[in-house]
This record gives sequence, structure tokens and C-alpha cells, in this order.
Amino acid sequence: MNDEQQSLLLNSSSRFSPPQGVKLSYGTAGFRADASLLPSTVYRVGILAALRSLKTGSIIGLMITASHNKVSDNGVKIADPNGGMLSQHWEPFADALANAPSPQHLLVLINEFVAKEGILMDGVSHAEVLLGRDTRPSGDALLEAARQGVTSIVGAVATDMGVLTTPQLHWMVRARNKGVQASEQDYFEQLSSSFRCLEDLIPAEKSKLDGVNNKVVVDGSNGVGGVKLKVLRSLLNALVVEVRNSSEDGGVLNDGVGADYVQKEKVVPHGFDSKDAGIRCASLDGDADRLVYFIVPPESSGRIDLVDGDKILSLFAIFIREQLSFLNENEGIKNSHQARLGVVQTAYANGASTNYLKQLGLEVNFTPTGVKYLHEKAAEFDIGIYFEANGHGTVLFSESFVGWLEARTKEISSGSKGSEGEKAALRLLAVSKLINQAVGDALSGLLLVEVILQHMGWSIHRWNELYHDLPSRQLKVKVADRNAVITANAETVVVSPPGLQEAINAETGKYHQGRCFVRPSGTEDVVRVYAEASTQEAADTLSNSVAKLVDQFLGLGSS
Ligand code: G16
Repeated sequence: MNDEQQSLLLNSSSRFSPPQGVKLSYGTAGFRADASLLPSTVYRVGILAALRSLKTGSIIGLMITASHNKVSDNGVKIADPNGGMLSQHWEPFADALANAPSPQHLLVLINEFVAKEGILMDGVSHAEVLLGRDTRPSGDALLEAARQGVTSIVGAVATDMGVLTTPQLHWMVRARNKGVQASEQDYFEQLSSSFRCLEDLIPAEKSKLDGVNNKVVVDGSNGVGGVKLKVLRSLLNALVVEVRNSSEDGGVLNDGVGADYVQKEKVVPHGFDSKDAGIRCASLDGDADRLVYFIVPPESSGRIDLVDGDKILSLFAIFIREQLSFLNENEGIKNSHQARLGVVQTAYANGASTNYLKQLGLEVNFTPTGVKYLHEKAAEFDIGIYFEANGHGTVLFSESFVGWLEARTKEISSGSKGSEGEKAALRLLAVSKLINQAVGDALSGLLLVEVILQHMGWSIHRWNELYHDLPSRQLKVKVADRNAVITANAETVVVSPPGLQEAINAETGKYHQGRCFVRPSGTEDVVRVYAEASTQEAADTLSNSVAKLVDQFLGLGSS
């Protein structure tokens, strides 16, 4: 690092002092904390993003969001060149940077890391970081901190992409690095045109079935997703999308609204009531990377029937499996490609969903929570579908399979209705364009759900009846140090503190179809407890008992 670079870093970092007595770590989805604690962290992540861009010779993304967290929180995360999460190999560097006590320490860390990674800081190499933020009030100032971090590396440029959903920024990074146009308009065009292509391929007899209507009512969590969905819907013809709790309505972000609230509490969000009984409703989270559906029952007393990420995964799996079988059976498609289809879940997946997927003959894989783990596993298949129960997920297509689909669909003469196999190839290619290949995306997920329901001729009730969820309950426990909980086997077993897993096993063994696990949250300062059992009462009791155990082993000493 030359003198000019050193003094630039020392000068700019002296404007961003790290908060005293706070240790931050790059968790499930980047750094998250109360927004007032974050300027120095975001500035330093700006530096990291510029270095990552130099290292990879590609465009990097930096998103300011705290997704489902309360409005006073904020966060920052990195999108790697392929649009996915930051390589896990760089996370320890992110932690070290965020916690360096002074500009001098920061400089030493950067020098060491740059040498170790062989990053060329010659002042000539070019780096570019795309910046995005959601609608949080603290976003503007934090984006400026990120910009200053990026530009404190000589040769690095920060491009402000404005207010975006998290998946939009990931999509843009991926597209730009593939040399494709990547404005927000391009994103909307790609989603809406592939959606229309799938609509055109709906079997005529299916789309007219009773019980399928063309309207969906969407809870935007008072975040960025509702606003963007309003733009997207203007490009759709047949589908009617009513948006409630958009950030323009004056409601508070994620407060009694949104996918996280609906999925965890299983109650009607603000803005919905018994007048919505029976209609197809959906919820996005604060930055629109999660999607769940729900039904308000006629006599609801505030409860909903949740149609969660597991059911979205099941719907996608049925549709894709059907298209693959058309491809493989159809003689019109020569040299059929035996595509390998796999699905990925976490321990939060309802046991009934896993059984259902296995009964369909699918290969079900498990990873720890966090889209970075699921995405990596799903990328091993020709088509990998991953979803967390909380509604975060997507469908990944391998480049070789997309190449095969492109070659096959080129052979189909334009305007021809084609054989079932040809239509299946066209549908799968359209799905690969509609569904975000970089990360889980509630907007593209919503369009895919909607068009598959039309294709099947299914109402939300028919979809919800695919299988019946085992009753479950999720709780959070405040503890002195959540990182004292160490888990293994995709978070199903606690290895530390000693004795806790044995105590959980003893408790779980008392319940028919009982299953329970605990894990430290990566986004909030809590330990999460998940319990499942044959009745709701049993799931509630089991989760409460295990929450007490967590408190006894790790708690603040309150019980
Ligand atoms: C983030 C991750 C998700 C993960 C969730 C879990 O969600 O992107 O993959 O499921 O955190 O949070 P926790 O570790 O607190 O249970 P989001 O939507 O908040 O970015």
C-alpha cells in the first residue's frame, strides 16, 4: 500500500469511530444492530467491498438493510460477483475490520489481509461497488458511510442504485458481471416478460377452472417491497395485485406486519381482517427477500392458516417435476437431458413437508439456517429448489441445463404450440428467467406461485391441502451470550453447553411426534427455540419447557 493510500485510509477512518464496548459479527445475513451503532461498521464494510472487487476483478454489491428487524435497527451485507452472499472465507476479515479499535489497527489489518490474499493495490486497478438501501430512515446516512468506505480505496467507485429490495441489488450485481443490462427497469422487464411467457403456456382447460381467481392481496410489511410491487403490477395484464401496508401508508416497518410476523405468530397482520376470509393473501418481509401466503379463516379470532416457505417449495417442486417428466417422456425432444432435481431445507422445515417431499420421490437435503448455506447446496443440482420455512428461497438452474434448454427451445418454430415436451422446455426456461438466480426474492417468488396456481387450476385452499403441517411453536429466549450455544448436524444438536442437548432430548421424548431444537439467532440477540408435536398444546408446552432449559443453562439468571 503506498503513502497516498495509507493517508487516505487514516484520514477517512478517523471520521468513523467504532462504538465502545460492542462486538459485532458478520452473522446469518451480514452485520445487524441498532442503527446508531453502525456508521463505522458500514464504512469499514465499504472498504471490504472495494477490496473484494479488486480481488475478484468484478462488481460487488453492498446492501444497507436489516430485513425483518425492527425499524430502529439496520444492517449491511455484501453481494459477491455471482450475486450470492459474501464468500464465507472473507467473513473473519469482516469481523476483524468491524471490531478494529483504531484507524492504525485498521490499517495493519488491511495491510496483512491484502498481502495474504494477493490483492493488487496499485492505484491503477479499478473496483466498483453497487450500493443499495431499503426504506429505513437511517439508510441514507449509512449509505453515505458506505460510499466513503468504498472511495477510501484508490481506484474504487461507488455507484448508488437508490432504494431497492435486497434481491434487486443481488440481481443487478449478477447481471452486471455477466455483461447484461441491469437497471431496475431491466429487472422489472425480465420478471414481467417471463411471467407472461408462462401465462401463455398455461393449458387452456386449467386456467378456466373454478376456484382460481386472478387476485392476490399482498402485505408489504411497510417496507420497500410494496412500493416495488406496485411498479411491477403495472406491467402485468391478467393478474390483479392489491398491495396493503406499503411504506407509503404511514405504518411502521415490520410492526405487526410482514412475512416474519405472519410466519412466526400465525396471526392476521394489520390491514387485514375477517372481510378477507378465504381470499389469497401473501406477506413480504421488510426488504422483500421472504414470501409467505396465508388464508384468513371465516371465524378466525385473529389466527390464520399459514402457507409457508415449505409449501411454496412443494408447489415449485410439483410443477418442475411435472415439466421434467414431460421433457423426458416426450419423443419430440431428442437427446433428453436427465436433469437432476434436488430440494434443500433447514431444521425449521415442518416434518410433514419433508415427508411429503420424500413421498414425491425427491432428494431432500438439510443445511444450517441462512440462505448462504442452502444456496450452496442447491447449486449442486441441475435444478435445486431451496426454501426456508420463513419464506426465503429460490430455484437455481445450472448453467449447463439452461444452455441445454436454450438450445432445445431455439429448435421450436415461433408461434408453434408444440408438443408437451417442447412446452415444458419453454416453461422451464421461462422459470429460470423469472425466479431470481442470485438469492431468494419475494417478488419473483410471488409471480411464480401465481402462475403455477393458474397452471394447475388450483385455489390457495387446494394448494394448502397438499399436506397438513404438524403443530409447531417458535420462541426466542434472551440470554447473556447467545454465541455460547454451539450446534452441529444442521443445527439439530447442541454440542455446547454440555448437558443441554441431553436435557432437550429428555423433554422431547415425552411428546408424541415431538421434535425440538435450539440455535443462536444470526440476526437478533436471542436464542431461538423450535418445537413440533402432534397437537398445538403439546408443541406449546414443549417449546416453553425447552425455553426454560435454555434460560437455566445460559440465561440472565431470571429463573
Ligand atoms: C436472514 C437470512 C435467512 C435466515 C434468517 C434467520 O433473514 O437471510 O436466510 O433464515 O436471517 O434469522 P435468524 O438467524 O435470526 O434466525 P433476513 O430475511 O432477516 O435477511
